[in-house]
Amino acid sequence: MTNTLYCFGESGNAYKAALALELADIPWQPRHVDFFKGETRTAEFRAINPMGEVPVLDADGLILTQSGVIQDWVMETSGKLCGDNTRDTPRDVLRDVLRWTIFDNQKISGMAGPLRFMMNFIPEEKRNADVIGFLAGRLRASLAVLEGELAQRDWLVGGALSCADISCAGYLFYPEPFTFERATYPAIDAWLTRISETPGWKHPYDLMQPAFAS
Ligand SMILES: N[C@@H](CCC(=O)N[C@@H](CS)C(=O)NCC(=O)O)C(=O)O
Repeated sequence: MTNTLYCFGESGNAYKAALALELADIPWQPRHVDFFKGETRTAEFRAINPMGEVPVLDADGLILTQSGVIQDWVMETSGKLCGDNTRDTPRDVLRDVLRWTIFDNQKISGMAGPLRFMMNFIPEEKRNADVIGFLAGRLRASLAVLEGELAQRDWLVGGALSCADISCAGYLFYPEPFTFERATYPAIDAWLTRISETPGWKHPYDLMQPAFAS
């Protein structure tokens, strides 16, 4: 079986898929997408994913897009990272993983992604202070929710690392400034340390080739 992940190092969304594959012990290989030169806008890429987004997983011919969908496939295929780590994970536990994944996609990654992009990867003259301020405020509110939850327990769902944690943490491992400081959020900080101490964990730039040297 060949699992190819269309990705690039700077993509926190791709990192969420790559880390799930890695921690579930599913063999995979990266296929670097030249995002910053516009590859996701080409007709060739749109033929693979009409949404024009990374990540895309080609699982032996089965094309999956959206990091949450790829993570769902990882959980189903491996029986791991489901919150209780069995192949018979109850629906309500899986639904809780989905709940956090949607929260992440909309309120954490959905803010952190464009914020980090605008603060780091576009020419300075195109950076808009109002947009940065808006995204930073929304991200701060979402991280306060996450901090409140993690002050009460080690993992977001069940008693173990799950795709819920991987989703919400994805962007928070990146070194480029995007207004997030670990020291401001002690429970998030401790949780990120717990995740990074999980056997097999890798930093995004060790899993996927970055476009810019870091
Ligand atoms: N909700 C999607 C978000 C994917 C996404 O925004 N990917 C970015 C890279 S991090 C992308 O490819 N954007 C292309 C574009 O917006 O043109 C997911 O979780 O997979």
